Amino acid sequence: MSNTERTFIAIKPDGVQRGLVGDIIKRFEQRGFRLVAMKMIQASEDHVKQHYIDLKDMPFYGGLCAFMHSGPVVAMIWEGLNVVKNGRLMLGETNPADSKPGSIRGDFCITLGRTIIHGSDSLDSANKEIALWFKPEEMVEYKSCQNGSCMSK
Ligand code: IDP
Ligand code: MG
Repeated sequence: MSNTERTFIAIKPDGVQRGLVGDIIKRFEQRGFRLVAMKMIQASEDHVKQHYIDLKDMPFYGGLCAFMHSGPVVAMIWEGLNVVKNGRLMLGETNPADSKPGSIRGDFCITLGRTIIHGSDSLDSANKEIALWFKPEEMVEYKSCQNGSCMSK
């Protein structure tokens, strides 16, 4: 457990197309997590297949990968205390129908095939997913002006 724990969050093509990028980012910002990296990309089919490799034997794997590759996603790294676990709590359940109001899926979606957002489910998968989606130089180092560091300039 540390303040520099990191998780991989991606707004899926349905979330981008529905104009939910701002709403989703706002929730992570207002919770107090720190944005470390962000980019909008249309990932290759091979890339999304690798991202979901743990689900390769599931009947929905092909459709899921095709959908993730069908349009741009907003890929992000968020940092902060317990961000992996709390990121998942903020997402809601895998099935939007079981997601409580107040969670991202509980507020913005209704069906399992269109869950609008991905979030790493463990520290181990966060590390793997961050390495798959981002190069080290894409992770930006900066200090918050709230800690006084930019006041002297
Ligand atoms: P997660 O997104 O909550 O981590 P996973 O089990 O990792 O859930 O599944 C990845 C994605 O696959 C889900 O977000 C959802 O879009 C899709 N998915 C999961 N289960 C099903 C299913 O039973 N039918 C169709 N799509 C599914
Ligand atoms: Mg998952």
